Amino acid sequence: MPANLPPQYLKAEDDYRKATTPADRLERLKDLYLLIPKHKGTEKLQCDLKTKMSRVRDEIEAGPATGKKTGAISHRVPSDGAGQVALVGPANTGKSSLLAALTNAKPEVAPYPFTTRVPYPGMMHWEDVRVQLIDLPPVTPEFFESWTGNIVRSADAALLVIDLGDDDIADSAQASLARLAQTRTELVGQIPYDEEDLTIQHVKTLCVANKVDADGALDRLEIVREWFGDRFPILSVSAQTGAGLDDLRCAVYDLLGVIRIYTKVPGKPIDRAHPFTMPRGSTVLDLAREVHRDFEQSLKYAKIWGSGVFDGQTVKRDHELHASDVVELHV
Ligand SMILES: Nc1nc2c(ncn2[C@@H]2O[C@H](COP(=O)(O)OP(=O)(O)OP(=O)(O)O)[C@@H](O)[C@H]2O)c(=O)[nH]1
Ligand SMILES: [Mg+2]
Repeated sequence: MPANLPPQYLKAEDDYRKATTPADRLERLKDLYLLIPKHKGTEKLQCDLKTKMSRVRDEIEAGPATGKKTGAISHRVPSDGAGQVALVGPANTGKSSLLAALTNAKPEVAPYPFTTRVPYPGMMHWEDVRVQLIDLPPVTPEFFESWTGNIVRSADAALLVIDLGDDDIADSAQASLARLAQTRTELVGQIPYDEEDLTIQHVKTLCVANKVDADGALDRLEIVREWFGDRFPILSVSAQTGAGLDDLRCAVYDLLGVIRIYTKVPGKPIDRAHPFTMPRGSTVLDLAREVHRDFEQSLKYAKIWGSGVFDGQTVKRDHELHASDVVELHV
C-alpha cells in the first residue's frame, strides 16, 4: 500500500535532515510522528520513527560522549504500601495517563510514543489502603529496557495497559507479551499451581483496556475479549473521562491477594486509620511479626473480633486471619 505522505510531512522531513543537535532531532521526529497518516501503508515508516525517537532519547540521556563506558542502569523502586503494581504495555496506550488519574503523581503524558523513560511511582488510595503503582517505559519488539523487565518480575502484580483507540490493539499487546516472555517473564491472570519450569517468573496481571471513550472502542474491546479473555480478567476504562476508574482501583487491590487487618492496643479503641495488609492465609503470628519484630517471641495470645469467632475470642498464634478482622495482641 502506498504511503501517500502529505506535503507537511515532507517539509517536516526536510527540517529533520537539517537538525544539528539531538534535542532538535527529537523535536523534528515528534513532528513527523504527529504528521504521518496512520494507516497500513505507513506502518513501516511509523515503526522506523519510533525506533529513531528511542535512539535519540538515549543519546540525549547519555549526554555528550566521554569515551568512558558506563555501567548498567538500575532503576529499582523500593516497595511501599500494600503492594507494588507495574503498569506495562505497548507504547502510547495511556500508562502514564492512568498513573496520573489514579494517584497524585505527575508523569509526562504526550500524544507520541516513548515518552516515559524511567520508572515513575505513585500511590493509589483505595478505601483505607495505599497501593504503589509504577509507570514504566513501553515494551515493544524494538524497544525493551532490561531494568523494565526486572521491575515487572519483582512487582507483586501488573496491569497490562492496552489502547482501545488503536486498530492494532491485539497485535501490539501480543508483541509486548512476547517480548517479556523472551526474558522468561509471563504475565498471567492466575498464577499456575504447578509450575514445571522454575526459571519462568509469573506475574499476576489484569488487562486494562484504556481509551474506552475512543471511536470504535467497543468493537475493539470485543476483539480483545476474544484474544485475551481466557488469559486475563479485562477491565475497560478511560484515563481521560474517568470511566471505570473506581472499579479499577478495587480490582487493583484485589489483584494483590491481601487482606486488611485492624489492630487494637488493650484498653484502647481500634486503630481504623492504619490497617495492616497481609497475604491471604496469614496467621496471628504473622501479624505479630509485622507489628513488631520482638512480638514473635513475646506474643502470648490474641483477642479477635471478626469472621468465625465470637467477639473478643481468645485465639492462639496459629489462628488464621480473615479480611477486616480486628486483633488485640497480648505480649
Ligand atoms: N481518548 C483518550 N486518550 C487518552 C486516554 N488516556 C491517554 N490518552 C492519550 O494517549 C496519549 C498517550 O498517553 P500516555 O499516558 O503518554 O501513554 P503512555 O502509555 O504512557 O505512553 P509511553 O510512555 O510513550 O509508552 C496521550 O495523548 C493521552 O492524552 C484515554 O482514556 N482516552
Ligand atoms: Mg508513559
